[in-house]
Amino acid sequence: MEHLNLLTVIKPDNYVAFTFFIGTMAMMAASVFFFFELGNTSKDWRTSVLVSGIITFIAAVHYYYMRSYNLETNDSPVFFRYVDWLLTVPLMCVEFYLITKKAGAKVGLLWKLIFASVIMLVAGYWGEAVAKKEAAFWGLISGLAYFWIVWMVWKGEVAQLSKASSPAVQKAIDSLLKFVVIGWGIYPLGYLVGTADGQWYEFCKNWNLNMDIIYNIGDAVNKIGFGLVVYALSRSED
Ligand SMILES: *C/C=C(C)/C=C/C=C(C)/C=C/C1=C(C)CCCC1(C)C
Repeated sequence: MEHLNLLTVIKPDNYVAFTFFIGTMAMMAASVFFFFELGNTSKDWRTSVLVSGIITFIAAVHYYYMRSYNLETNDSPVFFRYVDWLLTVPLMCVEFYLITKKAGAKVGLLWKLIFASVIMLVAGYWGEAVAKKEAAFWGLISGLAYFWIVWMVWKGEVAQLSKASSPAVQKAIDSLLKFVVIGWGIYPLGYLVGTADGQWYEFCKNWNLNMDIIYNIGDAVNKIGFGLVVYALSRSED
């Protein structure tokens, strides 16, 4: 095999590498934006915007690494993907908590969200990297933890708190629900493609479906998109 290095060029038809490149850039740009906007964000929302910036910053560092890993090996950076998620998803739970706190949530809710998200991620990693033959089983476990989170926001604790809160907070919780259902819902699709076998594998191949592209889109939507929604909410309240 020819020797490759960090400066390996991205071939024009290498869409996977391209989305890692764009992802790196977008996460960096978003971090700069969130950090610089901190100074003129109202006190009530400052921690939320700060956490948004920390999330995109952590992702920028991982994307930088994943981008070169993928270029050099032409493989999925599974391990670093999950290291990134294990750091950023609990931080997203902190974001969710900070919003629901405005509706009166207790810190116990934060721990439940973090606990469920860690189960979701560890099971996903197990299916993708350790016990690939049982990917369906681990995907199911991960999916159950995910539905637990969806349930808390949609019908459970968070929904109950939302009912009794101000219209502005209700609006915030409503967008939170959309991100948990639609935004986070992108990831299981990536998993289905990445762990495909048999006829389903052929289908994914024929349609050029790629796990990393789906995950990269998910990260852009959830890390940058949700951060911007939080930012917009922080402006609509003053
Ligand atoms: C910034 C990164 C985020 C918000 C990552 C979120 C990841 C998920 C919601 C992953 C969910 C999964 C399932 C629900 C089942 C299959 C395995 C996973 C881990 C891809």
